[in-house]
Amino acid sequence: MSDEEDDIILSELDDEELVQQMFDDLYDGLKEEIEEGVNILLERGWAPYDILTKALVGGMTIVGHDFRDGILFVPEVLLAANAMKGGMAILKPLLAETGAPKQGKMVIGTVKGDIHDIGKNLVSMMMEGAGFEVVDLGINNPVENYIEAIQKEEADILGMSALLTTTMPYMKVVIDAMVEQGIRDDYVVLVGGAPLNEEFGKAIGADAYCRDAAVAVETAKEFISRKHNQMAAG
Ligand code: B12
Repeated sequence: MSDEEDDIILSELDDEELVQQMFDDLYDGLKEEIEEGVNILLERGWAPYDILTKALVGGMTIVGHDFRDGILFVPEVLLAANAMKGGMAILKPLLAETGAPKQGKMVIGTVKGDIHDIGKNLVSMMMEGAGFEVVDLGINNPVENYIEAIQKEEADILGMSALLTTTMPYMKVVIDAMVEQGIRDDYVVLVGGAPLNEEFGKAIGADAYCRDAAVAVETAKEFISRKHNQMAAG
């Protein structure tokens, strides 16, 4: 890093320059700088959700492109992920502070063979912010983990995340096991992750595919209110 770059004072940048700088800092895996950037944007009155999507997810998208193109490798991407998590940790309590009315309960986890958890964590945070209780099973979950948890927690929603084309078919394994046990229709199943799409969601028998955390919240709310209406009608 050159002296010139060392001298950048984040608080002196305007919003647009700061977000650009945060893209660079995320790319370089600079956790402290990301945390500082998040705090500055908060002080400037940015909504936590905008910081999350515009600065952090925006930065991670660039990392994703260069990872795909072989410019970045796993160690660097891990550092970027770590920096992103630092920023997310600051935003988490703020997103949960909305005082939204209690909506329902979601069990969420990344599927077996897959250790990507940033997107899942983001969905958890946003769901909590919207008033859902979230039980997070973490990464690398075999079918038993999901089934045990949804029953024990009496969840309304099961959320599964997969970021690899090799792990996404495992979602069907979980849904098929639910069908076999006669419990599939007791839960709303939402699936997500970069390589998925709506068609895949339908094909495996999920209730919905959600492309991002905001859509996940909207979709979950819709299903829960439908469920309440059905209960009221029945
Ligand atoms: C960060 C990252 C890593 C980090 C993960 C760190 C962590 N703690 O998560 C590390 C370095 C560990 C990693 C490892 C690997 N990775 Co990786 N990784 C990424 C990267 C760059 C970003 C993913 C991310 O966090 N995105 C940001 C979040 C916010 O977005 P998101 O995950 O998509 O989540 C959003 C939505 O999808 C949705 N969503 C997600 N989950 C859920 C769940 C529910 C229920 C709902 C409703 C919605 C939802 O909402 C989220 C928020 O808006 C992607 C690139 C990409 N294009 O996705 C590659 C990528 C996923 N990785 C890839 C690969 C190949 C690997 C490795 C196999 C590399 C290797 N050779 O070792 C390993 C696999 C390890 C394993 N077994 O899982 C490939 C997958 C290719 C493929 N077609 O399968 C990608 C696409 C990169 C690429 N183009 O080559 N990776």
